[in-house]
Amino acid sequence: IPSTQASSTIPTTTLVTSVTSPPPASSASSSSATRATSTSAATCSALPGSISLKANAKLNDLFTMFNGDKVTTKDKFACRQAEMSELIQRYELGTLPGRPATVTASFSGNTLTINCGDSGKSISFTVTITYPSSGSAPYPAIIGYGGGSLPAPAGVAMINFNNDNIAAQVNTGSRGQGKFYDLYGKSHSAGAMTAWAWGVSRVIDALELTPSARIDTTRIGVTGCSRNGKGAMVAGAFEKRIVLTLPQESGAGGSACWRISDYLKSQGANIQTASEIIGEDPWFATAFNSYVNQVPTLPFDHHSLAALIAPRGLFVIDNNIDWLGPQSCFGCMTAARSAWQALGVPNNIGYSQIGSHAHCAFPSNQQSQLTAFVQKFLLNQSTNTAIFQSDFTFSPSQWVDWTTPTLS
Ligand code: MCU
Repeated sequence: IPSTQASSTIPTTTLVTSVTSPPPASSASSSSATRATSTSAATCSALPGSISLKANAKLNDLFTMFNGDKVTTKDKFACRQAEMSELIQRYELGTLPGRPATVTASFSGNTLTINCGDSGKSISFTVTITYPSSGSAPYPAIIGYGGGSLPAPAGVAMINFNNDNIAAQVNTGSRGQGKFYDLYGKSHSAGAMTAWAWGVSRVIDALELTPSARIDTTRIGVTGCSRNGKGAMVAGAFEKRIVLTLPQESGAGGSACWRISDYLKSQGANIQTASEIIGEDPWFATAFNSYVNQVPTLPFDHHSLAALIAPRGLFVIDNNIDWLGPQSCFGCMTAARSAWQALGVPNNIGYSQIGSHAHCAFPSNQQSQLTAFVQKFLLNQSTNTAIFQSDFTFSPSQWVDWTTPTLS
């Protein structure tokens, strides 16, 4: 099987590749290794380099800029998204580098090899592609962390992304281990989830460089379950070339909000919280450790992370396992939905919590919902994605003290 070679010398557009203390003020565009934004960074106000955080028990307002300006237009919301991305990187996930100086790719026997080089260092990693038996090339594709835990949809290629190889997640001793850190250094601020998102972006770079891989890079989804579901949500948030994000049973660090989970824990729930999760794996930046016992001071929550995906497709798949905080997840994603509502596409986000099955065992009674999202976003069909269901309740008055505008 012939292999093809392609290369690119497009320089990185990232302004920040490491966090110093205090973190540098960077352009609003630094967080998105992407192009699909209609707003140029120049029109967005920069965050101050040093911020004094104020406690807020409620979920943060998605439609007020850090400087107090109200978001009334879609362009301004793009600025708010860039600002929230920057804040999330500073205080929780670490800095996302952009495209490295060199990215080259080769393809042989369904294996795509991605080579990245920057500042005299280089790494190489592979993903494997499983092609569908129906449909026609170039195919849409879903990048699955650890292969993912969803059934492969008809007509869609599945790309097996070994995220553990990019950043390890065995225990807290895994910090700084993996190919990302071989390239950027063991002390890089990026937690594992940011490192994985960077890896996903490089996979898409490589696919763009490699037409012989027969993947349509305008129709890319991402998925993962549990810890890898957290990662899938972060990838969808940071990489705008992803048109459908499918986090499955992601729990704390994914579709759950830190504030709601802390509250439910205070009410006696057996639920994972920020202060608990940092003792498990290096999914977050070490900077987050300073905030896990003062969650109300965080200038965002995970509704903000999810809102970075709007107006692109997001279908959140959840179970009813206490530890994963399904009530927190439902509330958090209900608050996030405001972003899609404000942008006039409320059904580009779906939420489905169906329990009574093993962790990461996708149940057949969620299949038609998943299919609706896949067909709409990856197969360009017109389907009904008005899906927002849970066994749990959410009280907006307890958590939301802002209103959802209609953005012009
Ligand atoms: C839901 O994701 C995690 C959870 O955060 C951990 O506390 C638990 O140990 O493992 C879950 C998971 O990744 O399961 C595969």
